[in-house]
Amino acid sequence: MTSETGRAAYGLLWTVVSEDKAGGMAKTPGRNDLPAAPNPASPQDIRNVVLVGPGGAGKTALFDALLAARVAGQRAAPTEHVRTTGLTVASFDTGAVTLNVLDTPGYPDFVGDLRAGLRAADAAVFVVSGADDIDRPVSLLWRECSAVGMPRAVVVTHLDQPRADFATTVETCRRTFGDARATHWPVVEDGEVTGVVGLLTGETSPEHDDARSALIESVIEESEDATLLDRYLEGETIDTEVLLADLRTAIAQGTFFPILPVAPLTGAGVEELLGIIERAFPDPTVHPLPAVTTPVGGVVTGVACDPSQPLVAEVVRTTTDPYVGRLSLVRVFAGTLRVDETVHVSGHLSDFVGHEVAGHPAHDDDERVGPLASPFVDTHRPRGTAIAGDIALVSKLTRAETSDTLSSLDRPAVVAPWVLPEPQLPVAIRAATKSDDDKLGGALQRLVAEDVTMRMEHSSETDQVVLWTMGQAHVDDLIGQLADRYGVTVTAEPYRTALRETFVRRCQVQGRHVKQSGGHGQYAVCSLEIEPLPRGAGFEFVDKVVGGAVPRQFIPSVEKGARMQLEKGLLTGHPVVDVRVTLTDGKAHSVDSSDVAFQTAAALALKEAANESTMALLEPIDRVHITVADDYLGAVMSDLRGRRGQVVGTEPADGMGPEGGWTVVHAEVPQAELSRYPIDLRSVSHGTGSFVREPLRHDLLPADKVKELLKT
Ligand SMILES: Nc1nc2c(ncn2[C@@H]2O[C@H](COP(=O)(O)OP(=O)(O)OP(=O)(O)O)[C@@H](O)[C@H]2O)c(=O)[nH]1
Ligand SMILES: [Mg+2]
Repeated sequence: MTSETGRAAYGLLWTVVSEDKAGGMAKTPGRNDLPAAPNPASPQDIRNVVLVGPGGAGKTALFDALLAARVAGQRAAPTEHVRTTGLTVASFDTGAVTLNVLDTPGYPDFVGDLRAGLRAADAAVFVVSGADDIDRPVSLLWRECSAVGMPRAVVVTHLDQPRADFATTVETCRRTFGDARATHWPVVEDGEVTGVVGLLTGETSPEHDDARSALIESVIEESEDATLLDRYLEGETIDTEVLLADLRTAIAQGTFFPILPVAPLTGAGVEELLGIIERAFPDPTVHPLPAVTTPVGGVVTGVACDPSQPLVAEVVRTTTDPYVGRLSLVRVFAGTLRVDETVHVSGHLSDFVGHEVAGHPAHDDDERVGPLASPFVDTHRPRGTAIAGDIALVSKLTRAETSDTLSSLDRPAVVAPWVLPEPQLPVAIRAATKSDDDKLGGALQRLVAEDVTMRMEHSSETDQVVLWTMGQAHVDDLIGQLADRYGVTVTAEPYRTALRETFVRRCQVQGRHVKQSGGHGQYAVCSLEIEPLPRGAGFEFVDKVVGGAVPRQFIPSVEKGARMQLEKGLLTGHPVVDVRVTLTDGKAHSVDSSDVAFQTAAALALKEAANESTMALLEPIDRVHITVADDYLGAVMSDLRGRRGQVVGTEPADGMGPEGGWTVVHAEVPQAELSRYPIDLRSVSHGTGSFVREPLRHDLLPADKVKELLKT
């Protein structure tokens, strides 16, 4: 069995190798190399730890090093940096606990898998490179973890690089993250990290004195024993065991954050990190549970991480395995998940997001739980149950989608999902052939159900299938999945803006639909006055016919004919808006006039009126709210001017944390200028910018843009 993880897609490139067989070449472990599936007896035996941090920092290298340290036959080997695009999970016994460790992608397009990892975990390890600055996106992520009270540790990698400096990185971490202190110090010899020294327990030398005192003071400040500080200030040497106990408590409570050096490739620091995971990181009973309600939003009280309670679990990620079909990665919050047991499946994403989410209608179903497995990278080991606090793979669930809750039949429940950023990068796709087109709809429906960071839209107006995504790499990944998993070839094409036509001048026209040569004729003449209306007014029809020039029964025909023609557009095929059509006069024939004839006459009149001097194009304008770090505010504002944006206001962004200010910019920007904005904003704001948008109105399209937009 193999699963579709980010790295499975890269086949042999992944780096945990089996010593006995690899012979220097990286390979995935065979079935025989697998450690037994862990079988934790109680939630207290479990640790769920997610590795997060910027791309290239060394999360995957650390993940491999953790496996290599505890799983026989595995070792970590250097490789090229291969960007992780999915979530990778390994469950194994460390000797002290069952460790479920989750490796996430650092690249921002794959935020969905990062969130899945955070959701499944009770503690996070922030992996940062000692050779690079800590960027703002990482500090934002830190803040999010703070908001949900997640305990954290910081691992500093790349300390073997010439420009790396552990002390400087520790200072930066303190500034950025708050109460973080080094608990260990690297031993660097000839540019290699050969070991680490524990500042409380190890053999420290005078060079460690400052860091050691700083750590002790921090621990004492965090201590629940208020007398400790006085005793320390009076010069008493506090017992190391007391300090360690207080340190572990503070780490578990998420009030103190250890920083430690790790060299994933030599293994230095890995044991020390495992020590923190085993002894200081909290077990799942300590971590606050997400809010749980009934499927109709009622109160559910007393949910606790206890295997004997009714089941509450969440599908944090869904993939499709070529052999076993659909695979759901499930975090059990309460109760016990059992093979063959029927559970309730609830999906209410739109309730939490506040609007309908395409591909995720609310649903409540019952479904039997298929085979359960314990994940080990891209291999799975069957198991019979998963207790509260654990993470398991469930195969063959057909009704449960990503973010859905599984609960016991006698207490149906919904877990509040972690709300994700909205995908903002649209890309239109077109099936390469008819047979691709036939398969496309089904394939896209699967992708949408699996990936909550993707939306799909079929625009009848522009006749495009549009995928809303997190960024270009996400697009490439989705198109790759369509090809690899479903054999559907698509090409991306520019996203078309839905334009409108409007009248800019008042005009009077006559429409004549007269055909009276032989047989039953057709006769309808109508005089229309056409006037522009203010933006947003839509369509108005006025009847000013006097003396029955157009018989009463045909007046609605004129209106209907006009309306239908306006919807079809007059010059460019885009609907016409903001116009008043007044029927002023007309002529009818006692036999040859009909409903259809008057509809046609009205349409003809409008066509008569339409030309380049009476009409213009309108483009949609969005209201955009951009949040950005102040350092890049100027760059974002000038970029907005370049895309015809009007800044309507700015205000300080609240709750964005200690370092540096953040600003929210409110602007009005033509939609056509926003089609690549997620990519451009990321670059001008150095990854700090994010935005939301809502449709605002239509405005005249400037003459110099007409050609450009009509071409696409
Ligand atoms: N010299 C050195 N290289 C390291 C260290 N840690 C990781 N690397 C290398 O840095 C590169 C990137 O490491 P990865 O583990 O793939 O980075 P990542 O954090 O998983 O990156 P994403 O998956 O893109 O988010 C790889 O080539 C690693 O072998 C380290 O401490 N020193
Ligand atoms: Mg990686």
